[in-house]
Amino acid sequence: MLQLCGFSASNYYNKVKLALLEKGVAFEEELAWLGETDPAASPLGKVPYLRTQQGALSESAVILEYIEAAHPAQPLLPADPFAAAKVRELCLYLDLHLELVARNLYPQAFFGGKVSDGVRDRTMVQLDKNARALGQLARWSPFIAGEQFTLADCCAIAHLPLVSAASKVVGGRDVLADLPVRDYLARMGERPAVQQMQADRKSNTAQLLARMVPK
Ligand SMILES: N[C@@H](CCC(=O)N[C@@H](CS)C(=O)NCC(=O)O)C(=O)O
Repeated sequence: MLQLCGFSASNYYNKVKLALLEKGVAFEEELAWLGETDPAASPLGKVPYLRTQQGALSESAVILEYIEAAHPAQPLLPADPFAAAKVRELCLYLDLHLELVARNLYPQAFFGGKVSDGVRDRTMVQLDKNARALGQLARWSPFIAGEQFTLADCCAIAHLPLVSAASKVVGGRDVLADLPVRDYLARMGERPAVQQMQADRKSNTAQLLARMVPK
């Protein structure tokens, strides 16, 4: 059986977990906090990583592609090559141009740290630009890539709340405010897989924060 390793407060972990839940692929969860990951499985010490019968995989985008190829039932990519590429394009924008940029703000937004005014201002400018680009690509009708639930929804559901929250807390405004993100996330929140992922995320986030309190 597949083993998903990491922790449920992580948005990248949840992106993969959501795909597994939506596809109905059996998996076990192996708790690995940062600093306690298996270096043979995740050379950069990041989560998530996936243990398979053939060995381990790191990097969530690669893991999603593997799961899709190994478990083709309940596909999360369209059969048409161009439509599938449009889904992958959205995934990349969400991972690289929204989440990874917003990550500059996380130390202050979520972990009690402080980011410099320069980092804050540069990040907000970049996020504004990249949010407009996302707005050009996203369909929201009802799913982010169109009529089907796809891998891009796994990325969007995991990442967009963090992008909104981090920009609001640190930059004073939600860089996604002009996009129909709230309604979209509310719609996605009706799905049982999303509800399960969110419940696990909440309880694990409480554990994570308790671990961070200096003893
Ligand atoms: N590109 C990686 C990003 C994963 C990632 O950054 N995970 C965070 C937790 S949400 C992490 O492991 N951070 C620790 C680190 O970067 O050292 C992926 O898609 O899997």
